[in-house]
This record gives sequence, C-alpha cells and structure tokens, in this order.
Amino acid sequence: NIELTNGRAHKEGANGFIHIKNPHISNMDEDVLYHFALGTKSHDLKKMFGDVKFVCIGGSPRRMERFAHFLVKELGYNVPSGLALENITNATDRYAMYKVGPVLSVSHGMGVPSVSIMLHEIIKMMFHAGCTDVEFFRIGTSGGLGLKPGTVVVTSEAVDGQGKASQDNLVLGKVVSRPSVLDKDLAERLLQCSMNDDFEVIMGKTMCTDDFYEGQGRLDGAFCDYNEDEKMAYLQDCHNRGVRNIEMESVCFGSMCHHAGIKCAVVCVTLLDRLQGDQVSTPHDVLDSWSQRPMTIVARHIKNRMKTL
Ligand code: R2B
Ligand code: URA
Repeated sequence: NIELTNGRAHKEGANGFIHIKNPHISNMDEDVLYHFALGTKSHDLKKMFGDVKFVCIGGSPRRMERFAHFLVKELGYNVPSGLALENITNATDRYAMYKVGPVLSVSHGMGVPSVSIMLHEIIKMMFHAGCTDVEFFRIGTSGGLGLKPGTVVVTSEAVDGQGKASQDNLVLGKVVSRPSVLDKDLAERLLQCSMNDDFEVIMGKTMCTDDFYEGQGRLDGAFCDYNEDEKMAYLQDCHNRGVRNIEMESVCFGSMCHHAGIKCAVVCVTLLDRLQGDQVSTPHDVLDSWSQRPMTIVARHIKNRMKTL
C-alpha cells in the first residue's frame, strides 16, 4: 500500500499525519481542488491552512457561516474592524469554507456523494498544507429514535441501513468496502462537554442512509411500497440495535477520515422523533436554534483542546 504522509518518518496508521493513500498525487504538477476553487499552484496552502487543527463540517453553508461567527465569539478572536469573515471558496458556490484561527468551518451539502467529494478535497488540502494532529467533526441534523426532539446525539458507531459499520463504494465497477471508524475517546470527551444546558446530550449509534424518504422508512415521500406496520417494525428494530438517530453522511465521514488516519466524531441534533412521525414541522426559527446545539458542544471541546496546544 503506497502511502504519502505529510510528516517524514511514520508507521502505517501512526497518529498525527494525514495519510494520502494515492501514489499519483506526488507525480502531479499541480493538484487542483476543483470544488473549492483552490490549488497547489494557485494558492499557498501551507500559509493559508498550515495551522489548522480542527475541521468542522455540516450540511448547510449558512449554518457553517453561523458556526464561524459563533467561534469568533467563543474563542475571543478579533476580526479586524471593517473586515467580514470571508468565505474562502468564494469563487465557487459548491461548498462554503470559513477559517477562525485553527478551526475550519466547511459545508458539505446533503448525502454521501456530496460529503465524499468534499472530504477527498479537504483531506488533500490538509495534506498539502502539512497539517498534523487534526480532528474532524461533523455537526449536523438528524431524525431521532425515541428521543425528545432537540436532543443531541454523539455517535458511538455509524452504521448503514443494514447495520454495517462500513462504507461500500463502487470503484472500477466493483464494490470496495472500507470500515467506518469514529474515535471513541473523542466521543467521550464530547459527551462530557454537556453542561447545565437546556437540552440533553446522549451517546448512541447513528444510522446513515442514502435517501431521506424511503431510505429512512418515511411514509411521506413521492413513492412508498411498504405500510406503517412495516415501517415501525424496521425503526423499532433499529432502535433495539442501539440506533438513536438517522442522517445521511456519518458512515462515509467515518470511513474516509479513518482511511486518512484522522480522528473524527459526529454530533447531531435530532429534529423530530421518527417513532412519532415523518414530517419535520417544527418552525424554522426553532430548528435554527436547535442546530446551534451541536456547535455549542464542539466549540466547548475545541476551547478545552486549545488550552493544551
Ligand atoms: C441531515 O439532514 C439532511 C437531510 O435533511 C442530511 O444532510 C442529513 O444528514
Ligand atoms: N436529517 C435526516 O437525514 N433525517 C431526518 O429525519 C432529519 C434530518
């Protein structure tokens, strides 16, 4: 297995370095990170990103901009007056990216194909920038199973719709399966970042699906070939196996970070209880305030970690 790392001596799987398991990258004249409108020739990635220690990703560009502003406040950063926080990937609207000190806040869109493109490019970007000891977090939204809406779930293990903790991808027409591994210690630390908040933070398995409607057993999609009893039996079975929430990126996130030797964690708020219904009907201003909750937990962790950097 040919492996490039951005450190010199290293052992397979050694912590700290970003692993690019692709022998072709070092032979390339330039690496264009197309969906970020960044590149190794057009930009000094080391200068721009060499100090990054935390990468926080979430679906929506607006939410990730809000997280960047929240971090400015929480970490006590001074954005020079007259200067707004800049979206670094302004030349494209595929993803949005903000940097606040050692933290990157990046949007990833919805679902595995979107998060996978973004992770390929951000992992290479971290590699080219020579970053070490970087932690990755997904701060997201999800549907809960048997939880009060607004509850935050720190993922213990990410599983697919069949209960497998691995990501299947078609490569050259064949299924390539890679384990999805989240960092247990990081998950514990995040759980401990819960304080006297007006919401609960729990640990549980997260199910990752490739579709919001039929893939998550909803009865309200454009199509549905099962009945309510079958839906409830499936969701109940998931719950019995320890699944506490459902979203659409965690397995891929865990498998790509693990493959690159990156520690990662998933923290999602639940927008509804799927054992009670399918439609997300809570008003958007309430959902917006709930979506702040995973940010609060991850920001506390980053603050704690920054004391030790
Ligand atoms: C959670 O919310 C989105 C679907 O509404 C999806 O990106 C996810 O994982
Ligand atoms: N995101 C999901 O993927 N599912 C839900 O039910 C809510 C948010």
